[in-house]
Amino acid sequence: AAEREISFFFPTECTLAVIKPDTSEELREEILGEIRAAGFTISWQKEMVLTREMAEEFYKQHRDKPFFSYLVDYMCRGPCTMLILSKENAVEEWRKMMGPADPSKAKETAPGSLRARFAKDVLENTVHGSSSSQHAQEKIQLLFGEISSESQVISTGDDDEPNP
Ligand code: IDP
Repeated sequence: AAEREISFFFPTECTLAVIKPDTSEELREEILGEIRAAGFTISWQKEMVLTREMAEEFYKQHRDKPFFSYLVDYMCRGPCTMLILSKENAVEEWRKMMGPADPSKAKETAPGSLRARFAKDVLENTVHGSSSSQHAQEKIQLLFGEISSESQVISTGDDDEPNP
């Protein structure tokens, strides 16, 4: 397939957030509500089931870790909610809201965080967030490369236009 170049412009910092497949629909809605209440703009939202290839590419930096195959299985198990979040300091703010990967650690150091409250264990930990702007751009390009033809922009309520 031909390589596609896709570039983005965001007026404020943005990050890629993922609500992982261990969440119920109810929990997803709750997390989306908390994201909005925390002042993030949801610039883009899409539910998708990752293929193994995409999950492997998405987490390629963990390729050599002993938990890699479990991580890929988990990420492909059901639909992920992919979100582009914008806000000042979005990368750091979203990482803070998630808490550390291991919920037992999260309960100690960040009891109000999403992972402290909702993660099952260090693998099934409910949410993902990019660790830098550059990582966010890379993963967004990966996801857009796969699904750009059917991508969906969700109105964020930041403009005066009524929803269609
Ligand atoms: P992060 O999600 O907070 O960035 P990373 O260390 O980058 O944490 O790990 C990526 C994902 O891999 C975690 O969110 C979790 O799902 C999984 N993971 C990390 N460490 C372990 C582990 O020790 N055992 C099983 N799964 C793990």
